Amino acid sequence: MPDDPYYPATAPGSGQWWLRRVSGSDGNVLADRLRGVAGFEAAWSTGIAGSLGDPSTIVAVLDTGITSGAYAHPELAGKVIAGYDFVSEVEYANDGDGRDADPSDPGDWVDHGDLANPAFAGCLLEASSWHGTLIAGQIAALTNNGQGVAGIGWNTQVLAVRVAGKCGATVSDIVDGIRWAAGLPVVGVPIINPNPARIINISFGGDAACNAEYQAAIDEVWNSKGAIVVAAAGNEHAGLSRPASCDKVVGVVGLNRDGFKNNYSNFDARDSNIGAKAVIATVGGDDDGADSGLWAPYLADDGILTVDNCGSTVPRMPSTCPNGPYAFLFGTSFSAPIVSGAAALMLAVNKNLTAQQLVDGLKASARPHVTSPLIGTCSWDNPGRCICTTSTCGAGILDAEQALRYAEAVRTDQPYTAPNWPTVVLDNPEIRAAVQVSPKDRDPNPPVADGSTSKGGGGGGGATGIGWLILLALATVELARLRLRPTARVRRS
Ligand SMILES: [Ca+2]
Ligand SMILES: [Ca+2]
Ligand SMILES: [Ca+2]
Repeated sequence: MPDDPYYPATAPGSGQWWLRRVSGSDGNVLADRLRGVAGFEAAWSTGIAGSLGDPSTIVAVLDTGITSGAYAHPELAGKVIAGYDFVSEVEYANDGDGRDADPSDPGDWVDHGDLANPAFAGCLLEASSWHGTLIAGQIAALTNNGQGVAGIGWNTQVLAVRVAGKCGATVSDIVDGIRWAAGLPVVGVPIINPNPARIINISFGGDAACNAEYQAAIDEVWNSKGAIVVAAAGNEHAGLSRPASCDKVVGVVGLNRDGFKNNYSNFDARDSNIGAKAVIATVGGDDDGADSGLWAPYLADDGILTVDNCGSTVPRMPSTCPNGPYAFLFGTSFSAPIVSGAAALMLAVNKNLTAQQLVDGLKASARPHVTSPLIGTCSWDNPGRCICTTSTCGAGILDAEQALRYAEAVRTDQPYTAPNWPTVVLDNPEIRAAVQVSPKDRDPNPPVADGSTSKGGGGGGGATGIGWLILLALATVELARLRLRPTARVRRS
């Protein structure tokens, strides 16, 4: 176990349960059940060379940028490579110009002054999200350094590729960012990325169908650079967002810590062949704030604890954050980096894995979805907390240790055989109490159709014992100007 003080179960909010070993049974209370986690602590303990990551294995974080300079998070010191800033529209960029070579996150708040500008029609009033920094922390926070939190890749580096400013991101900036991150040339950008990433994390989504522009970039980096895109499913308890829905993309569905689909995650009940796609599931926090389903009082968890910046507009120096620069997070935004981080460990074990082998390995090593006689399976009629199947949430539950064993088997030219997993059947007092309230967690939800739908952010003031604030429940909304919203819900200190 790493020595970071926020890691153990004795830390506030039960610490970083999302990194711990798979464990627990119906005999444990929810806080002690970890049947949905990836089990990084077990992966780190395998002794397989590379299981702590490798600095040459780089994960591109296509996001709001990452705080830097005086505002850099101390837990990301030496772990972030400055890539490029692809935010092309000056009115949203918030750094005074269009594209540039500095991907620092200047903040993405939207205030009343912004909303008075017609360019911000459809945007929401909100504080800065620090979305890219949060995700970088999950993947690469300094680990076993006696401070703060642990990250997935003790030696993994992240590449900051800024694609999102105020009010989200545009598809054209995202697809240029995908190409550049993988090492391909982009028209108008004077430098080719000297630190190409083979894993590209996109915790953004829109509710339109995958289009040719997206698919072309995804195919190009897969074919020419062996790079994979890992993308969040989205948070509307509806169909997969794009680019998670695109071919070859590893779409990531969010689970509760106990292994069933969480209240908000998107899934797919249209495509009976989804199990054959690259989709996989892992935890993302299961919140008890607004729009969190009828069962939230019984089944919500404490969220994904990682680094944060507490500035509500411009970044703050982390040392000045009143409750420390850390936050508990909820959203498929924070499920996707768990898969990206696992893929980076796979590549650290075996750099020769192809893009196809990365996807095949994640799927072949996944644990079966949990079952329950008490909770119904996921469907459009039952889109809240529900039991995943390979027809709705992909190949299974991410298993970090087994993913590494797959990578090691390929490296040593051995066949990989998945364990003979026992079937996990959930039947415990919390679930029984929840279904007493209602047979389903929430009402039927129409599948997301192509084009825009009306969705709003939800707020909420709840707190745990130590005063964390639920900031905002953000939806993945594609707005009038094709700006995509981050798939995040943040409970911030
Ligand atoms: Ca700029
Ligand atoms: Ca910039
Ligand atoms: Ca640390």
